[in-house]
Amino acid sequence: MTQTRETVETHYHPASAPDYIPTPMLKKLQLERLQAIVRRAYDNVGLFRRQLDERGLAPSDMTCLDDISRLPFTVKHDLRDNYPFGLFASPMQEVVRLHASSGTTGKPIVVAYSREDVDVWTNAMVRTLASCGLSKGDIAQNAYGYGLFTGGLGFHYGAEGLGATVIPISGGNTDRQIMVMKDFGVTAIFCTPSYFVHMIERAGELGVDMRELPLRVGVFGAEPWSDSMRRHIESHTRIKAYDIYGLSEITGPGVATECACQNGLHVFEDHFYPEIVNPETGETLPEGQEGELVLTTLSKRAMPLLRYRTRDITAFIPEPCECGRTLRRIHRISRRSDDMFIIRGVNVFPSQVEAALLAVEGTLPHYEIVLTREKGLDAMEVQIEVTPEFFSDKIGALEDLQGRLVQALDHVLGIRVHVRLVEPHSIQRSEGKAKRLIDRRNLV
Ligand code: DLL
Repeated sequence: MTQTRETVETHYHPASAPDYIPTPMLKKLQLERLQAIVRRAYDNVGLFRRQLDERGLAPSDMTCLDDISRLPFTVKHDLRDNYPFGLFASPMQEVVRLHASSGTTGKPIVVAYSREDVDVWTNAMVRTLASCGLSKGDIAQNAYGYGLFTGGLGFHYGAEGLGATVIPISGGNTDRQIMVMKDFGVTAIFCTPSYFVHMIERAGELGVDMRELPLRVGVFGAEPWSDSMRRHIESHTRIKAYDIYGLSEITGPGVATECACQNGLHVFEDHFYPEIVNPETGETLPEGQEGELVLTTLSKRAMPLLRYRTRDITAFIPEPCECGRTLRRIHRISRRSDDMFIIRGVNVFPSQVEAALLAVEGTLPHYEIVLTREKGLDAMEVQIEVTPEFFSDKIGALEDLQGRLVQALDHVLGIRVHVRLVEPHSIQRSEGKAKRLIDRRNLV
């Protein structure tokens, strides 16, 4: 859905001014910041100094923005190998905050913020929330987890910075979330999209109709979600559901956000320089082509990262946005280059499965993909919850639904997979990032 600038920019916040910076000015600013950050990384971080020296590169070689492609990539392993503080560019006396992101295995990765870094992050979050239509006067329920995860505090500082009223409820305890939402007159909710789907469901069970609450905006991120999930959320409530993207390594939430047009995410390019590369070769791709998002922090002091490989797959949207922002947009991130699995020789991404399932009427957005190994062969089963009406219907209707789901998956993936319809509530609900893939292949 697209709207014109007049209808969408109801509240302009002064912090949003850089969102509209003329492109030549932005490029000049980016180059100045790139030169400074490469210098800072080289002078203060052993890894970057070694990597640049190995390539015979000096910070002074950054003479234009295209020179960024001469810099080496940084990968998650570099953060693990330098655990916990090996990539800090500031002395500990200047580090005012640490966060950590738990990996799938082993030690977490640790990220550091100076006073200025917290201010830049807060500013990016104020711009994010303003872009999602929030303003002073909104009552915001922050159900992202507070703690080492960047979600809770990132949104907290942003919403306070905007002048909204923050309810720092954190994740979990869903019945209390719904009570607070109703009793405190909440107008904005922040949490993962999967957790909000759970809240809608629980509210229904408690006899609370979200359509009758003042709730009008949802800012959802930290995990992939789809347009069909957005339609599900928007049709069960009165809210406009916005996508927000970020990652701990770069700052946390607030790297990119949707605007009122809900058509791609504007990257805060004045602080985070984006590139899209071929995930296999690392080559920079032409504008519009899909590939891996690579980000360079342009203003980070305590822990700058050069050309960080996010593993997130997206593409730039070349056309300017109707909202008037000059910041480039990326498509919503539906998958990561490392969450692909191979079944009978076919590459499968969980997001393809979600798209196929949710397009079939009678299903709920609660599903799990279970991978097993039988006699040396990988097998995939998709378990999906069915609406209560469907479940109480005749066996014939269920069989028909199952057949349609197998067909829909076959159509998208090109292979026949096993589908199991399960009763409402049988799949565990998430209060943070949902775990959709259960891989039992190495257990046998
Ligand atoms: O998830 C930061 C965040 C908090 C973003 C709250 C948005 C809202 P990490 O835990 O380090 O940080 O996880 C980062 O999550 O590389 C993506 O793979 C995924 N991700 C984050 N936002 C989105 C999104 C936070 N909107 C990793 N769509 C990233 C798809 C997302 N994936």
